[in-house]
Amino acid sequence: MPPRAVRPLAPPSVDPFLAFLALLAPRLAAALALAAGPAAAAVVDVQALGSDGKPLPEAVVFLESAAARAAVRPLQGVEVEQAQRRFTHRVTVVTVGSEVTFPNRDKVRHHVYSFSPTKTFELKLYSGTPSNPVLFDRSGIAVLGCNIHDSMIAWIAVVETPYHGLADAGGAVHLEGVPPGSYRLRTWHPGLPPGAAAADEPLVVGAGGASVRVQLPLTAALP
Ligand SMILES: [Cu+2]
Repeated sequence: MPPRAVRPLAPPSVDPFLAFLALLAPRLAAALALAAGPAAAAVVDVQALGSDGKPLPEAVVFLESAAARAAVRPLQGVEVEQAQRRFTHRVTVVTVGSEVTFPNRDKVRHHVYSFSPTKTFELKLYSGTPSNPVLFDRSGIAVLGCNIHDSMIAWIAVVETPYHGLADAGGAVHLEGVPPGSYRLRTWHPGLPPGAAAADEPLVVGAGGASVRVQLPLTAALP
């Protein structure tokens, strides 16, 4: 190939004021986008379904992304209560770094533990509220049990995103304040095979939000 002729660059002949405006424009746009912050956030609705296609209560839904991971903050005042020899809520979602207390409202003592890699801990036979909250500092699922009452079981889902929710009785999760962007839509339920990771699918959230259905392959027979 013949060598290309190289021409010397012409000296810039742009008006300095116009150049200044051009420099400023992206910053102005960014400032406007920031100012519009909450208005720019969208709503994501997820309908969780079981293998049978029926609505799936207690499904955990969360949206992962690098930006979400950077925005995550610990939750305050999270309790996993025991009453009438049960965990009042079977599934609790917390963000990474959250501390959880385990108040016992029963007259009998409980002995709550988890052997899960996400969090291994043991609150030995206690009444009332143990003074030491438990820090959940790794994402994943912690399965809770009680040494005294074998039928007591609950789960804590630890997520690395501020955009998370627990399905209501109709299997619906409604997430507000989600910045538009590309996410991994993760869905977990205690009926998934033990140790299974949350279902994972891409989700693009536009300015108008998103509405999706997720069907989970459940195997566990739940009480
Ligand atoms: Cu117990």
